[in-house]
Amino acid sequence: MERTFIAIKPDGVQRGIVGEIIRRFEAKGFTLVGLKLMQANRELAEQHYAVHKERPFFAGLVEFITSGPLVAMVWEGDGVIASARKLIGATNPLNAEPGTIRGDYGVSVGRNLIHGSDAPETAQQEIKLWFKDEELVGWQPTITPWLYE
Ligand code: ABT
Ligand code: MG
Repeated sequence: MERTFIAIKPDGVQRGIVGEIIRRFEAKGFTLVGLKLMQANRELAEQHYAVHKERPFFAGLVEFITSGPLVAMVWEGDGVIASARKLIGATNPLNAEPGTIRGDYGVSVGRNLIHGSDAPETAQQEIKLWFKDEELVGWQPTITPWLYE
C-alpha cells in the first residue's frame, strides 16, 4: 500500500485545526501509521524544502516552518499521495476549492496550513527524513473489507 508524508504546519497547529484535519483523512478512509508533534530545526526544514533553495521565498519558508510546533504524519492507502493533495487543495488557498483544507481554512500561500508529498519519490524521501523506521506502525484496520473490494 502507498504511503505519504503529511505535516500540519505551525499555522495549522496555532489555528486549532489539528483534529479537523486528522478527521478528514480518517473519514476519507486512509490509515494513520505515524504521528508526532514536534518543532522542526533549521537543518530538517532546509532539507525538506531543498527544492526551493534558490527561490526568493526560501528563507521565509524555513523561518515559518521552524517557528513553532507542527504535526508530522504518515498516512497509508491506495492512491493516498494524489488523493491527499486533493483533500489539501491548491498551494495558494485563495485558489483552493471550497471543501479542501486550504480552501476552507486558508487565505495566503505563506500560511497554507498543511503539507503533502507530491509524488511517490518525494513521499519516500520525506517519510525517511521525518520518521525513524520504528516510529511507523504498520497495521490493518478491521474495516478494511468495507473500504476495498
Ligand atoms: P507544500 O505542501 O508546503 O510543499 O506546498 P505545495 O506543494 O502545495 O506548494 P510548493 B510549490 O511546494 O510550495 C512550498 C512552500 O512554499 C510556499 N511558497 C510557494 C511561497 O511562499 N511562495 C511561492 O511563490 C510558492 C510557489 C508555499 C509552500 N508552503 N508554505 N508555507
Ligand atoms: Mg510541495
